[in-house]
Amino acid sequence: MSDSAATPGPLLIAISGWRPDRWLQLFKERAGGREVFDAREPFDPAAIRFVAAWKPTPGQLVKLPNLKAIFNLGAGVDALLADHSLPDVPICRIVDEDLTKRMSEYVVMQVLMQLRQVEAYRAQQCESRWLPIEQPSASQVRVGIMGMGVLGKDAAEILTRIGFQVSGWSRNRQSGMPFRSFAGENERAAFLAQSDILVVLLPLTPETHGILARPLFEGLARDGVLGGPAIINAGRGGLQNEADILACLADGTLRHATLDVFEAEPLPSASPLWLHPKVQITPHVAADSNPVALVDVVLGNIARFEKDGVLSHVVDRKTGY
Ligand code: NDP
Ligand code: OXD
Repeated sequence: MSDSAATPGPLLIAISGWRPDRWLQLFKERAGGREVFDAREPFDPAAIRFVAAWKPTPGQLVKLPNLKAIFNLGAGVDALLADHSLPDVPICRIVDEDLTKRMSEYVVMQVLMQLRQVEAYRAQQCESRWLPIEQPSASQVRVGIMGMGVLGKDAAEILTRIGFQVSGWSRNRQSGMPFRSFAGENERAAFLAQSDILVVLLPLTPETHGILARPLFEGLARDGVLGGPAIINAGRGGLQNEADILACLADGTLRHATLDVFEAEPLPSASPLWLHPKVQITPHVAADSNPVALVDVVLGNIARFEKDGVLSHVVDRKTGY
């Protein structure tokens, strides 16, 4: 049992880039007797036991001498781990049905848009053209998912139910799943060679940085019914080489790219990706962290830790996810 079992440990909310006021309001409303501090206001660093954070200022958390754990308010912890001064306490990430369902909605919508040729029909509509295009069935299309974690598996299960031929690639082999599992570097080429639509739900780590580059795109299936490979990246922008994506779209190595995440966010207005006819852009919204659902997830994790000393969804700092 933690030393703070009797008195709930004060919580600091350190958020940049999102709407901190909404998170703060909900944390304060739902924290019971726990004190909640706003990192933008003065507070006593020695009082803080827990931090709920999204992209805190580098160097901010090392100043908290009595910190017990950090709660990342999203699934990916790359921004947090980029702070090399981060104190040596457990980091928990978000695993929650609300976030998972949002990502699956996004992935399934984007895959179906590819299957049902939505962009081609939109272009025809702009010209008032009535021109049915031959329509393959889902069972003729192979979807490969890179990153078969919490999010990848859920999307894979739904796409399988719809009828797509789904496979996944991860570090460790998945077993007992209704889709084919490829594992590790040795099986990556075989995985890519049978993927018509590549969905990327990898975390950004030193191993995955820049993985979405020309050599990988050249390995995708070229014999599929959609007429060329498409990629959908909803993982992290640091996974992709945007110059290679543009070059591969230009020479036909890629047929289409759907990008929710970018090397630099917000995507600079001068980026040629914005107006590219073969690129679909969303502004890092594939699966928003919804405070209404997630504040209780964090508070529940802290309460269990204070009662039993057990934390859920602790990140492995060695692998970086
Ligand atoms: P998980 O940690 O549950 O899953 C990560 C998966 O990636 C695992 O299957 C893991 O393999 C695999 N993986 C990691 N490194 C490698 C590697 N080097 N080679 C092969 N496979 C690897 O993460 P989540 O599913 O919860 O989230 C995935 C990512 O999605 C997040 O890290 C975040 O970046 C992104 N995200 C984006 C959002 C958006 O709005 N765009 C919202 C939420 C998340 P193994 O299973 O073998 O460990
Ligand atoms: C996340 C995100 O990692 O929103 O949760 O990107």
